[in-house]
Amino acid sequence: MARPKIALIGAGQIGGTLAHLAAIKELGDVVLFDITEGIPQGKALDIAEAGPSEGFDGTFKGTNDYKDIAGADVCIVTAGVPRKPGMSRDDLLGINLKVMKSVGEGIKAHAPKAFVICITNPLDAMVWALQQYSGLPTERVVGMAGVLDSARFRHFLSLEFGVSMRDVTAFVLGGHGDTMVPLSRYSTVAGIPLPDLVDMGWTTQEKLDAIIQRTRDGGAEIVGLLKTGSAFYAPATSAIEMAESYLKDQKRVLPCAAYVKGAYGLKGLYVGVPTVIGAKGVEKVIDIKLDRAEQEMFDKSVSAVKGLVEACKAIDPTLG
Ligand code: A3D
Repeated sequence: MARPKIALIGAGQIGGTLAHLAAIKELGDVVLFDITEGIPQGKALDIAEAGPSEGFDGTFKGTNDYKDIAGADVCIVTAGVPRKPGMSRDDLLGINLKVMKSVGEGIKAHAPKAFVICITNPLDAMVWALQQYSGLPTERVVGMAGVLDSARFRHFLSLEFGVSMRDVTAFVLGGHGDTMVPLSRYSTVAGIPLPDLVDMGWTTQEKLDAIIQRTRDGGAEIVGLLKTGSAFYAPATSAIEMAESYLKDQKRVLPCAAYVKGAYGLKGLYVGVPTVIGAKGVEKVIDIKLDRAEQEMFDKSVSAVKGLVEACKAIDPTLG
């Protein structure tokens, strides 16, 4: 069987890391696309030259021509601009919306059968626009945010409890922004929910609240340290987890920015929800029960996402 083809649209910090991870995990042949000449070609050649030492096979092509993504099985989109210190994700909207238009048209023309994962910010609005511009079915266009936000939450919790990150599960819902909703009730250490761990004296509610806030600010913390851009290692790992679940039909339960029609009382909006990712793309949106406080936080997050979608429509009235 031929190797799957993975097209990475945007060959910057995340794009290059995605290519390296896809190579090491032998997920398939990789095409790195970017508008900047030389960068995708240089990164593709550099990664290919790591093959003999690392022991992976596959082809690695850098390109500035959409024709080279033809027939891709997976497209991961990071094209656009990242944040600088002092910027919010929403400040990127105008520039990145134009980028989504060209990327969506490129995917529609050359890789209409692909499973598309969007990473470009502001995430929930950009994945919505990308789906519209590409015209691909909603179950095959999804945004990466929840896997990363949950991973950050898991990391901070593992530090607090002094346990392996592998034994911490965490749940983050809502939009990828300051209103994201980390859910304590559904987050556990080896199955023990966080509120029980507070009762058991493993931590205090104050410490837990501080961890939740640090999770919400997780992206800004890295931007503040790097100063020249935003996080890229963990975002790339998170998107690769989603791509692998699709390519290997793993049916992983992953929080993603998925198109929600019906669940959570929503009618056609991209927002972070638990999903099942398998060979058909987003195979299920899991509609969990929220208590009143959680529902209020979720509603606030949803209205922030709706605001961004309206801002996109104001810039490009062809979007609907
Ligand atoms: P960066 O290293 O700047 O790479 C972006 C690449 O996109 C550059 O190489 C550009 O040349 C390229 N590009 C710009 N316009 C186009 C175009 N029209 N077509 C093709 N390529 C183009 O950024 P990065 O890799 O650090 O981040 C990429 C995006 O991911 C940004 O929007 C970030 O805000 C976003 N991001 C999202 C998360 C989430 O969790 C959702 C996390 C971290 C970063």
